[in-house]
Amino acid sequence: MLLRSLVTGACTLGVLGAAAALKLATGQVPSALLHSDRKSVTVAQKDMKVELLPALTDNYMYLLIDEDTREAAIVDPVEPIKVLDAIKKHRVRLTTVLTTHHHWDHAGGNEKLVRLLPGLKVYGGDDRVGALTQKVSHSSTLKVGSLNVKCLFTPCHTTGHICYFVTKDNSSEPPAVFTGDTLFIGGCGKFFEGTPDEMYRALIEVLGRLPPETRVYCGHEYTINNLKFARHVEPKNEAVRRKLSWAKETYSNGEPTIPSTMAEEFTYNPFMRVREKSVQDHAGKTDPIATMGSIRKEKDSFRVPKE
Ligand SMILES: N[C@@H](CCC(=O)N[C@@H](CS)C(=O)NCC(=O)O)C(=O)O
Ligand SMILES: *[C@@H]1O[C@H](CO)[C@@H](O)[C@H](O)[C@H]1NC(C)=O
Ligand SMILES: [Zn+2]
Ligand SMILES: [Zn+2]
Repeated sequence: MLLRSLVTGACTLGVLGAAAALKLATGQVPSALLHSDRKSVTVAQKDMKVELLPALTDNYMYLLIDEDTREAAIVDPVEPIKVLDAIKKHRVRLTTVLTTHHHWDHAGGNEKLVRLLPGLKVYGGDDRVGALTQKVSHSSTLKVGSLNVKCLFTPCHTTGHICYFVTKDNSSEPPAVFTGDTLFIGGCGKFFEGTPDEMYRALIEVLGRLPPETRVYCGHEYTINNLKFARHVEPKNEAVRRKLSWAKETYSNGEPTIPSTMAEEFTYNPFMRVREKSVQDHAGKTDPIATMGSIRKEKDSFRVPKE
């Protein structure tokens, strides 16, 4: 399909360089790519609110709102005009850009957003991130109003990839993590600049140790395709089949399949399950990291079945 293959180039372009990408992201995205039928949805908690803003064909931007102070951050604002609309709608003060990684479909809107709203603090873990003002590393912390944001260094998809873990002191509500192209619902990012060992560390030892109830907000709507691969890896896993049938239903209503939780990911995501015998057997390996490498390689050329 033409649209899909155009967008498949997104990450590849990002790898080639942010400059070419910026042009694409800010001016030259064919309007047919900007699906208007994907709904934006708000996950409202008393303390923190997250608005999911669909962007490009299958990306998500996230507006993170501190309800106490009405201060907000935006994660990966590739379509700045949509961000301005959202901050007007919610009447919040946007102070912060959280960039997961330098690929244009995530960071390609930074320069334009900063021109529109001068003074924004732009966080990221990679010098290739456009308009970067605050370079962060593992365990760097920052505030968005009263919310605490902890930066988690998760290199592999790119060498400077950062996930952002958000908590609120004394809150009874679950935390959130913005995982960019490291962890997807039911899948993970391609290993463009890293190794199976690094993805193991990122998924199992860093993200996997967050509280199980943590809400997972990822960079793309890839859930259905990921779960079809998961079903191929573990045909007997009922959690995979349940989540896939839910995801098809949800997606067909134009609704996002995001967020999930960390606990859920351990039940159906094969890349989170590389310590399980069923996944290792599929890969023909006995070691979790070798299994990680093997199933990632297999997914790179996996032909997603129509049904
Ligand atoms: N398979 C992707 C192709 C696009 C792609 O390569 N996306 C990058 C992120 S921009 C990736 O890491 N994808 C993970 C994967 O294909 O498993 C899709 O479903 O559209
Ligand atoms: C959280 O609760 C603890 C113990 O009740 C208290 O000492 C602390 O000041 C509270 N923190 C905030 C930010 O309200
Ligand atoms: Zn990427
Ligand atoms: Zn991406």
